[in-house]
Amino acid sequence: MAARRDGFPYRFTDAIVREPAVSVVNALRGGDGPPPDVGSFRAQHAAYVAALERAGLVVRTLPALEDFPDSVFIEDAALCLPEGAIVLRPGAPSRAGEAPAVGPILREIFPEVRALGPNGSVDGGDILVTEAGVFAGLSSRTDGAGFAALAEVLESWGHMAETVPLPTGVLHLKSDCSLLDDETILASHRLADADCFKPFRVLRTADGEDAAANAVRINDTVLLADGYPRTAERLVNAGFTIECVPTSQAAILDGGLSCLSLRYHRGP
Ligand code: CIR
Repeated sequence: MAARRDGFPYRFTDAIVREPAVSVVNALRGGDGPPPDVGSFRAQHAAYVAALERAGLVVRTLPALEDFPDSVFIEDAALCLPEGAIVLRPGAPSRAGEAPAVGPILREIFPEVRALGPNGSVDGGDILVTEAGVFAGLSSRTDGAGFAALAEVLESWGHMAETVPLPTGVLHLKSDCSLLDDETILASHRLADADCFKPFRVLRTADGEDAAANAVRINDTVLLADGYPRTAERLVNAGFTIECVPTSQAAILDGGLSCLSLRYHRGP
């Protein structure tokens, strides 16, 4: 990554979320334990929305999409940038229809909305936007053709993009990392060991707390999943203001805090 972009808005103003569907019990997951509980998922989703609002965001909630069990993980369907929004191409066949479903709301909000072409796939969970450029994880959901299509749009808007090969077992890039401020990335050990985030300072999650790496920075607050006390302590000691949010239901489905919203800066 090269020099930082001038005028990159560091602050978010708004977020879009989608209500969990009853069909969320049929969502994709790597584990074979019990499915999430719909009532608990809804309660945790409401707590998440409240945390976004406390952090200062205006949150727009879209209705559940029963035909798409994973659609609560709205981050994978689109990418929102200061220049406009990009309708992505989720890599799991059961999730393909989630992207066109967010198009109309994005077109209401953003002056420019682009859609990726027919080749390849990109999940939003694989995209980490920083002021220095965009990191894109190559995963089971995001492939080289999808990255090439995305990079073309990003470059036309002045964002450099580079790929990050993901360690085995990592679903999405942001399953294992998050941007904490304009120079710090929180990362799991397995991702930090790959040494792929130059020129950023990498803060590691505590041992055994890899899943804490999927945090969300909203302006002056870092939302962190509940249940990772030693990573929480590390963040506080490093000077961050944190708020812990329950995520056990999303975690059953390999999701976390970032997956549940599209965050953006309402211009100009
Ligand atoms: C999936 O496998 O696609 C969902 N069950 C979880 C998606 C999590 N999304 C994310 O990390 N951005």
